[in-house]
Amino acid sequence: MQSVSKKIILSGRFCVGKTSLISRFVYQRFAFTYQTTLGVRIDRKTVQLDNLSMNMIIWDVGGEQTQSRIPDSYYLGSSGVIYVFDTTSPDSFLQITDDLTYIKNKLPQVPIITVGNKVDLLDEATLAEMKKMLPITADFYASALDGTNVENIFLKLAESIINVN
Ligand SMILES: Nc1nc2c(ncn2[C@@H]2O[C@H](COP(=O)(O)OP(=O)(O)O)[C@@H](O)[C@H]2O)c(=O)[nH]1
Ligand SMILES: [Mg+2]
Repeated sequence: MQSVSKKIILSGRFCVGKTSLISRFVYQRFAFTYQTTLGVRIDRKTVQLDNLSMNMIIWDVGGEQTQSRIPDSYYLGSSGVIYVFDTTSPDSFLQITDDLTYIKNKLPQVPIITVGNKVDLLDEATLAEMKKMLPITADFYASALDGTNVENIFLKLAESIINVN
């Protein structure tokens, strides 16, 4: 079977759950204690698509850095982006349009999957209220804690990467 390697990056504000989503996807683990990501961390996981296996090289940036201070090398050579916000924190998504514009400018033509994380903390009515405030329609609502949609996020990104090439 044909095999390809692709760099993908996580983006989004401090504490939204970027590291937790990777940890759930790659290691099937979740930690309640907040662990600051220092610098850049790289994990790998292979996913099977129809006729292809994709080795996803997953880059996770330190949460303490604001978007404009992330070095260009983080974006360089990326084939896909997972943009994460926290459904329980309006602060994490009110700037989402600006953040997405910034990423599209850095990485034209690259698929971006938008993810509202921490849905385990919301009941249906609160989630519906949150969606009304959200300036975009998110691709997925997910939980790194209980695993909701985590595999789907990465699979959808892998498929989108293949479809643009
Ligand atoms: N309830 C809940 N907490 C989460 C979820 N994802 C992350 N967290 C918590 O949110 C905090 C920040 O997560 P982290 O992955 O480090 O965020 P990052 O700064 O974006 O990498 C940690 O305390 C996590 O335990 C989730 O899906 N549900
Ligand atoms: Mg982190």
